[in-house]
Amino acid sequence: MSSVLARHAPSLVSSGIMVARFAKILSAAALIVSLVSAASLVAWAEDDQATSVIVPQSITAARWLPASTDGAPCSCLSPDVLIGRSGNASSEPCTVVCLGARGLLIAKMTARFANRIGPDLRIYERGSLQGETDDPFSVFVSANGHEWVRVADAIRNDPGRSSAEIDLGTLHGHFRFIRILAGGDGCLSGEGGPGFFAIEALHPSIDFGR
Ligand SMILES: [Ca+2]
Repeated sequence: MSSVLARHAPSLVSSGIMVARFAKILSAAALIVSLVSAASLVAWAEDDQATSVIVPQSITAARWLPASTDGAPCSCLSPDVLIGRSGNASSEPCTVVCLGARGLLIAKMTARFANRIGPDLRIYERGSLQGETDDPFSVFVSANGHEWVRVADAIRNDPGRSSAEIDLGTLHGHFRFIRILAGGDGCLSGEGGPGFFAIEALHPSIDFGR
């Protein structure tokens, strides 16, 4: 028996060394995988943060105020000033699209957006914090630019802010368009009207189809 063990001892030792080496390779591989996964998570988080706000890709406006010559904030010739813009209200001239009392604009966003937990849209309107009035407006969303769902009726900026946040409530689906109408039902008269700095959708849909 002992002679059998003696005969096989070298191969047993060799097998043990191979197992130990294999274990080391496995642990090294596991470390590399975990490092790559952590890096991917950081990259995903940064990418998610970078794309978390969706801004207008194009703007179509109807019945917005014509260009003025008195240096008023609504002196822009084109509603395109809203394209690609997000963030806080600005006091710079030529940064607002003013709709007047019966104005209407449609924003096609850069990506589809969806209803997630919390507010889903943030609309920046030139209001009391800029020395003007918080004017009412209504908001609609659409997946195709033809069929619209009203998600806010005659709202104004949130108290103490230059923007109004809108929750899509129980609405499901993926949307690409936002329509803003000055005033609301029964609010279609008067001299003033809302002016907008920026339009944001806060939650990209999982499908980033264009
Ligand atoms: Ca929501």
